[in-house]
Amino acid sequence: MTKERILLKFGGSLITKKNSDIPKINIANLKQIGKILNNKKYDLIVVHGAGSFGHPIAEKFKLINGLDESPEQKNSIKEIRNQMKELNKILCEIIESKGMKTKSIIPSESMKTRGAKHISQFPKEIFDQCLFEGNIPVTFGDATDDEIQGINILSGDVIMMELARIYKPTFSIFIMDYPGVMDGELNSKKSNLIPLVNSNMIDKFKQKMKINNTTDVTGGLIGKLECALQISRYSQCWITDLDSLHMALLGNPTGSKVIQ
Ligand code: IP8
Repeated sequence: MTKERILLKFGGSLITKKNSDIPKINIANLKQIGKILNNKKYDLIVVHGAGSFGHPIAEKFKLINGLDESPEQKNSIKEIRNQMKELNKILCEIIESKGMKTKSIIPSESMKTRGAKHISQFPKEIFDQCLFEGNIPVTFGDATDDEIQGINILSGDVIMMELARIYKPTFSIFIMDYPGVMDGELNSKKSNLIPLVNSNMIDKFKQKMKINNTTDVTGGLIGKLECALQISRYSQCWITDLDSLHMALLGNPTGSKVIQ
């Protein structure tokens, strides 16, 4: 009998030092993940973000806007792909060191996109095989070949959407460096966790960001919430932090639940 599944995304800001200009891992958090993940109740599918691996170069060479044919941009694509493979290898090694078997599924080699939010080629059979063998598929946000603009930055959040649609896991959980969606500044003591987030709230957040003209800085959270809202059609969807991972893996997630 197949076990129930949990789809997990480790945010780039959790597993790397996100404010670094050069790729830097957050070793303490990575080790912690390895320890907690050693769980047998659910089958796991793991996605991770980029943080300081990928994001600084993607921004500098404007990969989100597509190919500009410059040699500098061409090199930057290679560089990002290498950095992301390196980060993926580090995470997989940490998970394997705890006795679990992983399989890296590398988007730049196996996926294609049609714009930022649409995956046009997806290696479902590789995920199927990996799950059938009882291993943990580990994939990540990456620079993918794009059918419209040549190149694209495919966020791990969009991959989460695709995986939730295909596998309908019991839980889909974004593990971030904050405990959930907050009603104020992330690190402010006055800020409170919002336990339930729905589409009306997401629309309100968007409006607020437009008024404050902070789209660039916080666009990440809105993008994530939009993906989470789609995911909530197929699976219980949560946004939470590493402290809650252990309980989540026992079937008791906490944090912010995203609902229709
Ligand atoms: O951190 C971004 O993935 P995300 C991927 O999951 C790159 O949004 C290469 C910047």
